[in-house]
Amino acid sequence: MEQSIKQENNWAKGKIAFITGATSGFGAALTRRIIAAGGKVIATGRREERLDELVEELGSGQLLTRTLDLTDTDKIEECIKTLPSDFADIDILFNNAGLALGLGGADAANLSDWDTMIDTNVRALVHVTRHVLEIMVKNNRGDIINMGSVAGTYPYVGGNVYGATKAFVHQFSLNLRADLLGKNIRVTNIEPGMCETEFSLVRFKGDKSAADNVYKGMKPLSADDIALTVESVLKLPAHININTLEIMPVQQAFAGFAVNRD
Ligand code: NDP
Ligand code: 8X3
Repeated sequence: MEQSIKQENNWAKGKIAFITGATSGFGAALTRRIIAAGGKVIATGRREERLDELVEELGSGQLLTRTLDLTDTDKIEECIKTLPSDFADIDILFNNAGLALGLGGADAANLSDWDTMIDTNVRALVHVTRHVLEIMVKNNRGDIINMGSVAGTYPYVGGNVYGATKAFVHQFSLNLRADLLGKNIRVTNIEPGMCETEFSLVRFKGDKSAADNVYKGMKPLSADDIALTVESVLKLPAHININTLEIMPVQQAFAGFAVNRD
């Protein structure tokens, strides 16, 4: 019994994870879990000071940080192709970085917000995947965890382009499974509902009271709830692939159809 618990705590030993959006929320939480479990992490994000704080907290033995703006696709390729040899053989890709900007109607939306969501949630995600796949296919192993959302399945007012980017991630994940059959690479799309991270602060462009209101009077998921979920998926026996995993707080559910009456 003791031995199996010890193995559990070392589940990431020998694994190298590439994490996008490690400066906050789910990415930072999974970085902590993988390092605690003996694995190595390449942590990326735009905010260099946050990456420095991670190194201060977790040390640099198992952690390599790279300041990376994913909207610059040339920089994505450069980052992955110039990894030092002891971090180059990526086993786990956590395609997590992403954002929602605004919650307004489509007829009044800011086009540059739409472009940023598409460039980050879709374009960057496929570029990262394409480059990391070269490594995984060469090594005949890998785990790709994509961050989808309930917003990719269930429409809501103001979800317009954000939800559409997550619907893309859902279908891209399934299509990856089809293409990668026989290559020993697992692909999972995690689709959460409300989680309290910096997500709403970003959506409402720094308006803290609007962000706090989203989670007022209910218990949302936490960043570590999602990291724990990802850990559970990664720890499953190697022959099991979870295609899609939808997860919500108990205090969140669905609304009905809307009807415009005369
Ligand atoms: P956070 O805002 O806390 O984290 C988002 C991360 O994405 C940050 O580390 C940020 O880093 C990074 N990021 C954003 N834009 C870029 C960019 N251009 N280049 C590099 N990194 C970038 O949000 P969450 O942790 O909640 O969100 C993580 C993912 O989960 C997102 O894809 C989100 O859509 C999804 N999600 C979130 C839910 C929620 O309710 N919180 C629910 C369902 C899905 P930096 O700013 O330093 O660049
Ligand atoms: C984030 C969850 O419901 O705010 O993807 O769109 S939601």
